Amino acid sequence: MGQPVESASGGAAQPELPPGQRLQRGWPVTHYGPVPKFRPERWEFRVFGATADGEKHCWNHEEFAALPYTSVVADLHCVTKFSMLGAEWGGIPARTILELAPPAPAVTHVMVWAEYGFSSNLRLEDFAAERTIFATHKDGELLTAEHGFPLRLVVPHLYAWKGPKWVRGVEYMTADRRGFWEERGYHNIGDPWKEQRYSYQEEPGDGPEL
Ligand SMILES: Nc1nc2c(c(=O)[nH]1)N[C@H]1C(S)=C(S)[C@@H](COP(=O)(O)O)O[C@H]1N2
Ligand SMILES: [Mo]
Repeated sequence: MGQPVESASGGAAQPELPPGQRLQRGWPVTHYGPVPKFRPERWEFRVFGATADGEKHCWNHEEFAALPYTSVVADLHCVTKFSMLGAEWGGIPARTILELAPPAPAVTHVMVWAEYGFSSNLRLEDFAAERTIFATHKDGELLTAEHGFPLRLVVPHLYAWKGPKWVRGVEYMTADRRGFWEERGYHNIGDPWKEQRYSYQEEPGDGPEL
C-alpha cells in the first residue's frame, strides 16, 4: 500500500515489499534500550539549531496535541527484514512543523531527537516529504508506550530506524551528521527500495565520513 504501481522508470509493476523484506503478521516491538516513562508536565517538543529566526520553538504536550491532525497510510520496513504493511498513522505532518518553525535557508539536514539521546539524521527533503508524519496514533488508536507514545516519527519511504519513537525534538542542521544507528553501521540514507541497509554500502556523497 502507498507504493506507486509503476516504477519511476516506467514499466514493471513495483512489488509490495522492498527487496529482501518479508511480511510480518502483527506488530513486533523493536528498539534499543528501555521504554521511557511519559511525564506530561515535563514533556516538550523542541525545534532548535538553525531556525530562520534564530530562536528555539517549544510546544508543551497540550499545545502539540492541538496542532492540526491528519493521517497517512504507510508501511514500516525494519532493516532486520520484517515489514508491516498498510498502517494508518495519525498525527502532525513534519511539514506543519517546518511551517510553524521554519529552518534557515542554509539548512540541509535535520537530526530528530528522542528520549535517552536516541537520534536519527535525515536529509531535509526526506523530512519535508509530504507523507513524513509525527504520529500520535496508529489505526485510530493512541500509540502504546512500547510503540512510541506520545510521539514517533514515521518516514514512509525510508527504513523504520529513521523514525524515532518517543520523539522530543528536531535540530536543524547546515551540514549532515550521523544519528544513533547511522554511527553504528547502518546506512546514512536508508532507502529500502535501494536496499541501503549498511554504511559499507554507502557511495560518495551518501553521508559524512565514518
Ligand atoms: N527511540 C527509538 N526509536 C526507534 C528505535 C530505537 O531503538 N529507539 N528503533 C527503530 C527501529 S530499528 C524500528 S524497526 C522501529 C520499530 O518500531 P516498532 O517497535 O513500533 O515496531 O522503531 C525505530 N525507532
Ligand atoms: Mo528496525
